Formats: sequence, structure tokens, C-alpha cells
Amino acid sequence: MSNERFYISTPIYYPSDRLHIGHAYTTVVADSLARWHKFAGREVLFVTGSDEHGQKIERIAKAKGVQPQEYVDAIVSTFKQLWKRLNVDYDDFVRTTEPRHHKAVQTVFQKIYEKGDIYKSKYKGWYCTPCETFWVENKLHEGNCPDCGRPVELVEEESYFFKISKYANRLLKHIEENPGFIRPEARKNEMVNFIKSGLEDLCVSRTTFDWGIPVPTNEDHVIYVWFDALTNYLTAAGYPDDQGRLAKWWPADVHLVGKEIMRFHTIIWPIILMALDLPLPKTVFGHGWLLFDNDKMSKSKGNVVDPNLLIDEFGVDPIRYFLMREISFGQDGNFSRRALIERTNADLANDLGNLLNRTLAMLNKYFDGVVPEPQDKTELDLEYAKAAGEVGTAVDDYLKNLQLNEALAKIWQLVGRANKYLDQRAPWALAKDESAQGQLATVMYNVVETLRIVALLVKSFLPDTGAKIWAQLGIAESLAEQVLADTAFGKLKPGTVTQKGDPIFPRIEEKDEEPEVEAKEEPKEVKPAAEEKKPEPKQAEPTEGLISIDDFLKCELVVGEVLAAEPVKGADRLLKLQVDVGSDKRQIVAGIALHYKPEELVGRRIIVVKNLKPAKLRGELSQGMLLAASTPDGKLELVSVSDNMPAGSRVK
Ligand code: ME8
Repeated sequence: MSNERFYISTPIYYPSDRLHIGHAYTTVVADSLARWHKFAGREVLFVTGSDEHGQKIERIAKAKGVQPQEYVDAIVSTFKQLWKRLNVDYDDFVRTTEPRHHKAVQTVFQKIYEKGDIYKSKYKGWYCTPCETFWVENKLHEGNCPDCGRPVELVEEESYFFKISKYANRLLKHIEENPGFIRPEARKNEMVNFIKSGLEDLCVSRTTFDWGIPVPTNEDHVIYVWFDALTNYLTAAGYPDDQGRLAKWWPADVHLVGKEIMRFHTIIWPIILMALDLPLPKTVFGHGWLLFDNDKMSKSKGNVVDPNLLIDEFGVDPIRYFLMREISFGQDGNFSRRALIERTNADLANDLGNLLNRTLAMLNKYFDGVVPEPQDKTELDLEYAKAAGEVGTAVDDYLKNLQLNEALAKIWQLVGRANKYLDQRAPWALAKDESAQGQLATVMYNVVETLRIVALLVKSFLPDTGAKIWAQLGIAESLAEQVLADTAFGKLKPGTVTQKGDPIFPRIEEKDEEPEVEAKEEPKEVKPAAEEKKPEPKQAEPTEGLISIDDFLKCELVVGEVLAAEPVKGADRLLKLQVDVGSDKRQIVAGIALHYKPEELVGRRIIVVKNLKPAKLRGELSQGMLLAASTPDGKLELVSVSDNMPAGSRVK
């Protein structure tokens, strides 16, 4: 981040088809980071766009019987519609067919040519059109593209070559001296190995099709589509004409890309910039892939999830939240509808939505919906308020370091803390005690104030949710004008008239359970899962109660490592465990207190049913179930595996 400025980009996507949830992932992450930095008072440039040239697009347009320009215009408008629906608020959208970009690409090409780093020769080798990538024979995998596995074509033509090998050592030195340049660390090692294995000069023009930007001094050639596309990052920064803008925005702070295009961004792109004597971007972050059934989601495999259909079904913020919370940033992660529902119900409906609803219901009941002046403060109240006021700075530190999951976990920790604080301070009990009215005012103020802070903290990630909470809190000031410093505790004005509305996240497919949304007179008794009424068995099928393998596989069993365990207050049989299940950490409440002491469990690797519907047991959220064997006389033993099995390993 230079002088409190922040330039972040996404890849510019191919209009070879409509976008899928993988593209939405990158763009939503970039949007949230951009929104946050604006909120934190920084000047931001957030750029996305479309990569419209090349053989692939030309062929698709031809197959459809339309001109390439007509074809890309139609698809690119669907990109923009999707970003609008997903609340993606970019500052610039670069289309590679725009004149400003033409000029940038031709200038870059010409400068490098004049420097002597681009020369004309003959190319004979292989080309993967879907990836728009050149390959030498010995890099192919069984004759196919090593990246996507699809067939390659033999290309033999006169071409311009870029002397990238000349810059290999300089690039290695840069990578070594700038540990934040390639992230995460694992990608850095891959790229360093790739460079050390030897760089071939890169073919940067084609003659066998027309759909591209011509080489400035030789119209028979069009510039290689990756050379064209990468330059978009300079186009958005005003290159070549607007030197003032360029000085302001270049180098970019973060190029956010999927891991499969790291090679282009951390080898070819930096070398283009070195040849131009321009500084390199500060960070190229290669995130992991969204997988579907453990396979990369991609248009060619036909296993893509359409974000528009998801938005129709679930709304925008559950999708934004799921992508940023469920997928470990930097690693691959599975997309599943069930996990999306689980996340929405547990974190958005139960934790956040319920906090808002029960708080405003209590405020209505005890103070006619008007925020009271805080009065008598206990040690706990002071400690609570101090912790809540510190979350904004912690989230900012995480996001400056691209620790997206940690930032969201920190916010949800505050939501969890507020729910717990309500249970600890029990306003329903204070309300019955004449002498505790001052305390009641403090508790209600503190929780409504937390909701104000939470609205500010979440609005960059979940813009609609931030706005909905703000509206229900009835705060007069505009949400858009709030800044990071406003997350300090105590800015809520007593006298504010709240406007309780509908639950902001109704539970999904949980129709058999009553949502916990109203103010509670006292903590509600919920039976442990083991005591829940089992559904009536269905009529015997001809298979006499046998299930198919598909039925069994619906149950997501994984190895979990117990990180912490403690008794549940007022419930002799229950223990509350914090369990690492690989993709995330879960709280699981289990009826095993008569069989295990909490300290015996820590470090143990157990089997967890990961996709069980979350439930509340004695007021504690339980996000899964443990497997245990039990005898008729009540002996119980947890099913475990050895310490060699990593948390998250699938049990089948
Ligand atoms: O590569 N999981 O465009 P593209 C996560 N035009 N992210 C995914 C994904 C998945 N399954 N599938 C796609 C191009 N993405 C070039 C880029 S930039 C100068 C030129 C995201 O349409 C991810 O960001 O194939 C990935 O890098 C990008 O979309 C590829 O988009």
C-alpha cells in the first residue's frame, strides 16, 4: 500500500462463455478488499475487465456466425450484469477492445522492440487454444496441454519473440528480495522452480488469425493475447498518456488471480515491466480453485455453478459470505450447496441475524425500542466494550496482509461474544429486578452498540447486510459516510429510535425447527441431539432397509482434531468441543461428559459428521456430531484415528 493508496485487480476474464462461481469468487474477494480499504480511508483503484482477443474467441464467434466484436459485446454485457447483481463496485472495467488499451499494448510492444528485446524469427511448436499458451514438445503431457489436458495444435509461423530468458536472474533476485511479491508461499516455490528450470524466449505474435491488436510496424501480425491481456493493468493506470495517473497508481498493490495463471503474472508480466523499466506490482496473490466434487470447476468440464441461479435462490450476501469464509484463502475448496446452506444458517441466520432480532425485540420490550443511556457498569461490561471497540483495527491489520478468513473470523467472534454476553448478563432477569434497571440499560446499550460496529465491519463483505442492520438500528447518519474510526466503542447516540424489521437471514430448509428469533424470557431448553425425536421410519422398501452407496456418501465424515473441550454450564452430560475439521473450526456439543473428562479429549483425532444441520443444545451452537460406539449397558467410546491422520481427511 503506497501513501494510503490501494490498487487491486482481478484477471480480465475471457468472454468465451458466461462467467461461473469461480470468477465470482475472485471478483467478490477483490471487491470486499477494495470496499474495506475505502472504508479505512485509503484511495482505491479496483479494476476488472474482459480479455476479448485471441484465437479462441475468434473461433467461437465464427462458429456462431457472428463478428467477434458483436459476440464479445453481448457476453461482456452479461459480465457487467453479474457484477451489478453481486454488488461488485469496480472503479474501472478494461475491455481489451477499447482504443485506450490498443494504444497501451502497441506502445509496450514498440518500446520493447526498440530496446532490442523483441526480435523476429520463426516459431515451430505447440499451442493450446483454450489456454492461449505456447508449449515446447518436452513440456507436453502425453501429447496434451500440461495445464488443461486438452489437445494442442502444431503451429509453424513467422513470429516476434521476446527475450524473456535475459531477465531470468533479475527476476529471481527480485523474488528473493521481496518476500511479499508472490503469495502464498507455496506458489512462490513453484514459480522459482519453474524459472530455474530454464526460460525459453516467448513467442509474442501470431499470423494465422486476425482477432487481436496488430504489431505496430507489421500489420500481418497480431500481438499474442497474453501480452495484450497483461497490459490491461497499465491501461487502467493511465499508461501511456496520463503520466500523472500512472505515477499515482503504478505499481499496483495486488494482482489477485487464480493459481493456474500465476506463471503469466509472476514471470511474463514482471519481465515485460522490467523491459519497460517500470516497477513491479507489490503482490501477486494466487488463490486456490473452487472445486466441484474435488474437480476444478471449469466451463469445458461442464461442472460449473451459475452464480445467477444461486443468487435467485439464496440472495447475494449468503454467496459472498460463503465464498470468503468457507474457502481457505490461497487453498482449493469444495463448493457445495449443502455447505452454503449450513454456513448461511449457522453464521448468518443463527449468529448474526438472531443477535439483531433478539436484541431489538428486547429493546422494544424493555425500552420501547429507544437506545438507553448506559449507566451502572460491571467489570464484565467494561471488558466487553473494550474488546468490541478493538475489532476494527484488528480486521484492518488482517486485511492489509490479505488474511481474509482471519478477518471474517474476527468479526464473527465478536458476534459470538455479543450473543454470549447477552446470555451472561441475561437482560430478561435484570428486567425483573427494580434495582437492576441501570445495569439493564448498560447491557442493552452495549449490545445495540455492538450491532452498530458489526454493521460497519461487515458492510465491505456483505453490503446489503450492513445496510439492513443499519436501517433497523435507525441511525440517522449515512452508512456510506462512516469510516474505520467509527468502529470505536461508544459512538451510538442514546435516544436513537430503532426500527425492528423482519429477520435479515431467514433459515434455509429448516422448516421443521422454529427459528430462535424472538427475545427470550430465559434460555430455552433444547434437548441434546441424542434425545431428539427420530422421524418415523418409512414403509419398508423392497430392498428392506438397505441404503445405496450414494445415500451413505451424503454423510460427510471427516477426521477432526479436538482443540479444546469444556463442560456446558447446567448440563451434566454435555461437553462443548472446539474441533479442527480441516476446512474450518467447529463447535460441537456432545453428550459424552459422563464418559470423558475435557482434558482427556484435547489433541485427540475423532470422526465428525461434518454436514449435519447445526442445532442449539442448551443454548450452545453445535455444528456437527461425533461418532461413538455404545453398549446396551451404557459404556461409550469415541471412534478415533491415530495422530497421523490430518484433520479434514475424509472417512468413507
Ligand atoms: O485466464 N476457482 O481468463 P478466465 C477459482 N483471460 N477461481 C476461478 C475458477 C475456479 N474454479 N475458474 C476461474 C483468463 N476462476 C485470462 C486472464 S489476466 C491478464 C487474463 C477465476 O476467464 C480465477 O481468477 O479463464 C482464474 O484465474 C480466472 O477466473 C480465469 O479466468
